[in-house]
Amino acid sequence: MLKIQNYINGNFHDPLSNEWLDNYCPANGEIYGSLPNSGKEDVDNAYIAAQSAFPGWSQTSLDERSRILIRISKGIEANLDRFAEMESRDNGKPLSLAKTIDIPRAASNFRFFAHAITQFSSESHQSIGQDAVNYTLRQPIGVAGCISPWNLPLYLFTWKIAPAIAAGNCVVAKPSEITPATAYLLGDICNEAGLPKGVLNIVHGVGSTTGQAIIEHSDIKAISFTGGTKTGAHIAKTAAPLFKKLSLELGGKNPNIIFADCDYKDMLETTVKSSFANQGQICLCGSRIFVERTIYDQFKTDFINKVKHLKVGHPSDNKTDIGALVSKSHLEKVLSYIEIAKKHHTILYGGNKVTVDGYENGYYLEPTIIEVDSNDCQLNQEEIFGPVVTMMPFDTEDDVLQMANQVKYGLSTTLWTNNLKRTMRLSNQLQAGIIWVNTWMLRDLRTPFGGMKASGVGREGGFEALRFFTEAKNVCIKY
Ligand code: TXE
Repeated sequence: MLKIQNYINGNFHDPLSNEWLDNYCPANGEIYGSLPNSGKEDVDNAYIAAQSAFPGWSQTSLDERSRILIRISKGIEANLDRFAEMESRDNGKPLSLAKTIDIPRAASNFRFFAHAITQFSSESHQSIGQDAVNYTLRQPIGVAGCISPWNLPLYLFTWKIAPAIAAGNCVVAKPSEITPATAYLLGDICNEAGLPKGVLNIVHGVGSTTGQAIIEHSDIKAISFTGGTKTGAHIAKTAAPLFKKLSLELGGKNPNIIFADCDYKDMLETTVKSSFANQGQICLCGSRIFVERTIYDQFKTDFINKVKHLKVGHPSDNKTDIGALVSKSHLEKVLSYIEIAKKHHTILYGGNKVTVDGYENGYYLEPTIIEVDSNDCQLNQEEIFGPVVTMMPFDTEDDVLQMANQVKYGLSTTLWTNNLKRTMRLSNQLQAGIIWVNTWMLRDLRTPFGGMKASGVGREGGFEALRFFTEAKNVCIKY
């Protein structure tokens, strides 16, 4: 049994209350370990450690910070197999995915911000005619809170922690209680890399106790959160009166818009991925597929044929394309949408739970394609966050633009077309923080990442993240 502990001031601790949560393996539905359900006192201790480390860490040279972050990155890479196995067991995602995407990206996050901090600069403004010069200091905020979800556990956890500490802050972080294991492993890596004690503190537990204690803490000055839109709203309501800086990365209900003039083969292959990668549990998945009517029937046939070949199976089987959903309750949530589809729409493929031999209690579901006849329906308006996509035809650019934007979310859009003018027109008008044209999930870590509308507030990535984790101070000198 894996016993996860809090990582505070460089050491591992049980929760003071001695309250523990069960950790489930989604692939077989069994409990395989426990984790702390930390209380306010544990968060206070993490804060005290972070606050004590702050004066030293914030004065550490950029060169030294950068070296330590690179050592953390190398430590993750050196333990790739161990991290990947842990991630796959905790989350249900195919081991191959954890090995090629999740864990390498976690290492890249540290490497990227190790370099970025050495290139980060601030502005200066010469006030001509007033004999003055203004320059901006970009100073670390102090102690930042980083709260992450279960879908890309170490990947998203480190996407917050790396820029926070690179910028000179100390951190109190909480991974999702559903997938705490790789965050636990990170503690040892940080110690081995020589990260000073208290710079990073990791407390485990459920959102309503541990998470709540972080967002309510009067001296934690910034919260970087990725998770559900409802939780994001609650965090904003709690943190705003305390004047915390907030970065909220929330849900999505992203359109995948396919025009007849696209590169069909490329589109088809990528659409299978953008629909079902990570069991459809990525906020960037294209869960609403809109296809130009002239190729709709052809697409329908070809898409179903491709999806039929996806193998649902145990995450450690290297032939598996689709692993287990993250939890029993999440599987039930996704199934509840399939019940709606049975009553009101046409299920073109899938829709059933899958029993994997030897792992009968695992949370497996077929990739599911649902045909809808209107964008107003619940299935097109609510985030399902599973291996479920809807599809429907459209006739004109104006129609599809209207449907793409007619949703409360605004995270990403995928656009398939070779028409340059249309690309420019639509990219200007689509309400989304990220527009992918003829590709999906192509990421450059320097770009601003985040959503509009109910998909969030603020941007992560590159210098945007370093700006978020610093306070701008203007100094005006008259000469
Ligand atoms: O997320 P939560 P859940 C969406 C997806 C999913 C839904 C709910 O639709 O079905 O959100 O998922 C912590 N104070 N996404 O319930 O609860 C929590 O412990 C402070 C989209 O799992 O938002 C966890 O660490 N923290 C998403 C983190 O918030 C609190 C990825 C996210 O959990 C808290 C995951 C509180 N009061 C789900 N309550 C994406 N954008 O990628 C919870 N938490």
